[in-house]
Amino acid sequence: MSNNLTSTLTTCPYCGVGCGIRAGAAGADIKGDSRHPANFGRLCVKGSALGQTLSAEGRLLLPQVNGADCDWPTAINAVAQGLQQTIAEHGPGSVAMYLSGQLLTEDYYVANKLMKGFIGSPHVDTNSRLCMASTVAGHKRAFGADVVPGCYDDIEQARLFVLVGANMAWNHPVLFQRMQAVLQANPDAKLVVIDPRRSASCEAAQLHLKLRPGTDVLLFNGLLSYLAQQGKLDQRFIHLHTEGFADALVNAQQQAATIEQVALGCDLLQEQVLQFYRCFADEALSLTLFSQGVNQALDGTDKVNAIINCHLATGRIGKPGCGPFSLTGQPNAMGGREVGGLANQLAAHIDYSDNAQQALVGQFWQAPNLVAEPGYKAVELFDAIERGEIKAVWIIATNPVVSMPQADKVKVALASCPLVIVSDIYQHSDTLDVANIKLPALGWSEKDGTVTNSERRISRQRALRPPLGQAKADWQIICQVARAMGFSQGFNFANAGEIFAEHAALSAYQNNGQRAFNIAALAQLSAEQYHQLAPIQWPVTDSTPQGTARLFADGQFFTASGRAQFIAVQQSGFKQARPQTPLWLNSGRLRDQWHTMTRTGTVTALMQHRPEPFVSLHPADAALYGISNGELVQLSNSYGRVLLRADISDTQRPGELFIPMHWSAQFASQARADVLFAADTDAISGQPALKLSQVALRRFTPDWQALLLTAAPLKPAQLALFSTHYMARLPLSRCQSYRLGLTEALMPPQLLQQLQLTPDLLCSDSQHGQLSGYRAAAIKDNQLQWLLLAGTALPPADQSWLNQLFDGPLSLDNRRQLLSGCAGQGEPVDSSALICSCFNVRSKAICKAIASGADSTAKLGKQLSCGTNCGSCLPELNLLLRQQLSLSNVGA
Ligand SMILES: Nc1nc2c(c(=O)[nH]1)N[C@H]1C(S)=C(S)[C@@H](COP(=O)(O)OP(=O)(O)OC[C@H]3O[C@@H](n4cnc5c(=O)[nH]c(N)nc54)[C@H](O)[C@@H]3O)O[C@H]1N2
Ligand SMILES: Nc1nc2c(c(=O)[nH]1)N[C@H]1C(S)=C(S)[C@@H](COP(=O)(O)OP(=O)(O)OC[C@H]3O[C@@H](n4cnc5c(=O)[nH]c(N)nc54)[C@H](O)[C@@H]3O)O[C@H]1N2
Ligand code: SF4
Ligand SMILES: [Mo]
Repeated sequence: MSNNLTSTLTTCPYCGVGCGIRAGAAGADIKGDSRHPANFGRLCVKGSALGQTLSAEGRLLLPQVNGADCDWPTAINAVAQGLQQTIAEHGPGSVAMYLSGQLLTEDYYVANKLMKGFIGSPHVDTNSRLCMASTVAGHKRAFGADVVPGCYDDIEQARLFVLVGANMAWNHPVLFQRMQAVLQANPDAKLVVIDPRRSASCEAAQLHLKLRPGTDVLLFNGLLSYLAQQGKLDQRFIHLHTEGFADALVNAQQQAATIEQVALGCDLLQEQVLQFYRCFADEALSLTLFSQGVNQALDGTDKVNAIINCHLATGRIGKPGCGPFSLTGQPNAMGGREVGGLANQLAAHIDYSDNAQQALVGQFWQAPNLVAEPGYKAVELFDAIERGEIKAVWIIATNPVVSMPQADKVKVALASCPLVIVSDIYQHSDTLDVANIKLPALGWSEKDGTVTNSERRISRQRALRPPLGQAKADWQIICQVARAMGFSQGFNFANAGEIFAEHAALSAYQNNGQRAFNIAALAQLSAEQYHQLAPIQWPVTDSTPQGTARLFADGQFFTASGRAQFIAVQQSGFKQARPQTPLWLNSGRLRDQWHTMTRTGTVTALMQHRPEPFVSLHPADAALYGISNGELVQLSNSYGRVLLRADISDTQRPGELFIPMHWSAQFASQARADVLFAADTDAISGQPALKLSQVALRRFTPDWQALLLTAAPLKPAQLALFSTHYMARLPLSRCQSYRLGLTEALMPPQLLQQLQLTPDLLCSDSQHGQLSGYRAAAIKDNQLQWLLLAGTALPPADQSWLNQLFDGPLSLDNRRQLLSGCAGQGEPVDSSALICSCFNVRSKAICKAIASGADSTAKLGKQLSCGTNCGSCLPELNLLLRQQLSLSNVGA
């Protein structure tokens, strides 16, 4: 499937849509693969910008042990001996691995095999615990196996889309575009969004249920009871293919007998609830797509089953155009579940609960130390590190110091852990910064293997470029460590293809149809066939060699009885917020960033959409707390605190805040969302509730605001100065920009002194004998080194112009103008919000075009090009159109 002379086919490394990519030589000219069944040529803004993430800058190029660069044999020995010594002294249960849905299936397979079969520690978990664990548990309860029943083609066939706790416009943009095409082509097709905040996805929706957070179970219990009341059940399906219906219905009716009860509990209008229920009752072609607003909750598993119950009750499963559809997050969230990367699974969809099945894995691996019991789930695993019970941990392709709840505690736990090994592609991340051993891994454009997307489709990622520095594939590093630990059998793979073949063979091993995950027909692929492997959906068996689009078409499930299970799920009670922390905090994703920003944060264009960490709050709360838009605020609770810029917006419900999950210590002094989330988890799935926390809010009024631009990034020791102040870094093309909010303890002159920056140009203002403005710069060999513009309010600055000044020798004019912060001639540069990242079009220009008659996205596209490349900004263009056109109507 690749043509060496012209292009290579591969898969996007970001979200679970799993878009196919066609890339030119050495990763140039990245385009959507028009023949890939996930995206048919489309790519969103992150996928389109992949070419800009391939630089060697900041990459980890050599292994490091205790801060010193070394060669691979030294690093592999250090890891192997460190683990062996820990095991010798404290037993195998004292070592753990924490993996990631961004690993390739082949990497994941060998990691799981090494730990659970050879080292003999069950403590292998993955960031999928923070992501998909509730869905896995919900699927298992209902279907007897962790299976997504449908496929993307169902989007084209469906006529009602119910989006629950998923902002698909930003987080699964290409699927969102497929859905929007259906909505546009079929005037009676509908989208209902169920989300406590008005997300970008609502722009395409006919109905938005802005429900009270955490009340989804009640809403879907209400739907079940409404369906029964209206005679909309599929009695035949219920009778032939399910169990537990009567109990589930009685339970639903007890809690949600009337629309009124539901509306009250969910804090919605009765008409809205009824409108949703009618849509669902009347449209058999209904697809319910859900993600983290469902999974990341104390009752996440129950939410999943509440949704599935409604699909079982209407027989809307296993058929084209309908079904419950879990949108997976990471590119290989599915692959990790297939190999057994979660601590409560063994391997290949084999659980610990079945001794006979478990023994099969031992036989197949010829494992000397097969584990018998499930290991610690992510939160438990980091608790065990904190207690000192786990003494060595190997973290691969994830950044828990940023992404785990109670992130400050996780950081302290890792700092106290005797051996922390981190495999990553960069030199610095909040987690790498507490590692004893750093191992350089191959990045997306260099590695080779497979990933599985949301519709169970296995696609190849193929290398586009040679390895950078000494970096190695994650599977190679793991296999070398295994062999160095004396496991000479079982880890002698020559390439990723050999691992895939073994993984496929295990899926088929004595699998007589009782295990859903079966790719028997791929176990005999030759190296060439693996290289050429075209995207295919599992199960792939001798009877389904072309793969399987939908499961359960025959009404047969993987439970002991072969029937799907209704689960009677209870809506948990609503807690009152504590007076000290009166506001509810929600968190999630932004359009142009990926998780902890290690990759997307290096792309200047992607940083422009939302350049600073922020908190969205309702105008009523802003008034209550006396906060103006753009001011700095502090959020805090007993776990931690953050400093962010206020973004006042009626997207929020009053009393509820939203913050992005992305910012790390590499980008801001205090903006890691997860320092504010408790490590409380869903009792069934172990998934933390990352969508609901309680916080206090107050203004943060710095004595000084400043913009510091530097040619070279500040060093970690310099950045440490800002630990109690506000700092947000924005990488620009020619310099680094630091926005600062400083308290009296760090006045500008002291700041420069402590940063050891000596000015060549200096100008200061005073008012009433007090320093009120301070501007300074350093120039070496006529090149601008750094520039500081500080005042009691942020002095005006034209960042684009200043950024240019770092490029090449300074002209005399520019040298004179420098400290004023602005060129002082021509039109001021537009610094309004960036809407279209592909063509760098900002909201001011768009509003101007709308005012002069561009009244559709098509006209805007023609005039400004915005929205004409990847289309990720179309929902925001629609919002601006709606807002501006209604403004002009009001004016008229
Ligand atoms: N741009 C971008 N795309 C991504 C990612 C990324 O980092 N950036 N990450 C990928 C990954 S790993 C994942 S898991 C997915 C996640 O994809 P999503 O689940 O779409 O992402 P989130 O923004 O975390 O959360 C979705 C929504 O849940 C809502 N929500 C909060 N509480 C509730 C509730 O009680 N009920 C309901 N119904 N909704 C609620 C939030 O307001 C939010 O709008 O995105 C993937 N795609
Ligand atoms: N508050 C809050 N917290 C959340 C969430 C939320 O919605 N709210 N969402 C949760 C969810 S769903 C998820 S999935 C997690 C994501 O959180 P993380 O997994 O911690 O985030 P990433 O930034 O994706 O971390 C991936 C790391 O792997 C590195 N890397 C990239 N490619 C490779 C590779 O090929 N090999 C190796 N070895 N390393 C590589 C990257 O540089 C980066 O350091 O966050 C969770 N945390
Ligand atoms: S939707 Fe965007 S991020 Fe997701 S796989 Fe496709 S191109 Fe990549
Ligand atoms: Mo995720």
